[in-house]
Amino acid sequence: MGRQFFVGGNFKMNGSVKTIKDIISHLNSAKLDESVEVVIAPPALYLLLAREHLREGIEVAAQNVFDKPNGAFTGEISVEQLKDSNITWTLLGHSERRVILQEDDAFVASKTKTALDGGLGVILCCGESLEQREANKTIDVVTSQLKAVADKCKDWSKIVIAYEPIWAIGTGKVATTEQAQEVHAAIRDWLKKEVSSEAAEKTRILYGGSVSEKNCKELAKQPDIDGFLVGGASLKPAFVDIINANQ
Ligand code: G2H
Repeated sequence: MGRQFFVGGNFKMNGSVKTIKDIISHLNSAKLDESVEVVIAPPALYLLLAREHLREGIEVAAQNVFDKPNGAFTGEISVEQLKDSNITWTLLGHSERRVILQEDDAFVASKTKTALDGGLGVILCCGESLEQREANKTIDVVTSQLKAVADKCKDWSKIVIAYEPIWAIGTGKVATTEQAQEVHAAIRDWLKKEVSSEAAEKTRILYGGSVSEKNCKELAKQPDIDGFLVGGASLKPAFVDIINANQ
């Protein structure tokens, strides 16, 4: 069976009670391709609001989770708390957290293990900077980010990988279909060698970085692109067109 197309909406630190309710009501009434798995990731403050208003069949993701059980960790949210609130996914390793908040590969891997052990799905982000791409280090960077996770997690059935070249994030500068497909294929090869043939065959690899209703259709045609992680455009009505990219 083919891999189910997956579209995630990463709201980042955007939105208010009103705008998030508006986005949700638009999603609830839209005609969405039923074969697509859709997950939205609002800021932590609005997770419960989103879960309460969103229709069944669309899941909610946190943008982050901590790698410790409930306790004295000011400002953090646990896997147990997400599950208690019916939040079934989390993003991890987004470049904005890696770069701005200095999260390293080991911390991302530790959080991924805690999330998976607790039963959450993980949208695991990876991607290179412009400098790394120009130095021909893209595949090395991406695979070493993934290897840190593979060293700790053997079961990849609840991991969705999001390849997001940093130079394409929020810049309007999308990777070409060839550039994206090349890295996605390399990630799949790496999964085959370092995790298992089954993981290579079944793991969804999303593209993220300035995805829009204009570029999504071409990207979606690539054999190793199994969906998108969408930032800016997930806040707009055009998110529905991206979900329906295969139609
Ligand atoms: C990449 C992406 C979503 P945008 O960060 O994770 O954001 O689509 O705004 O580039």
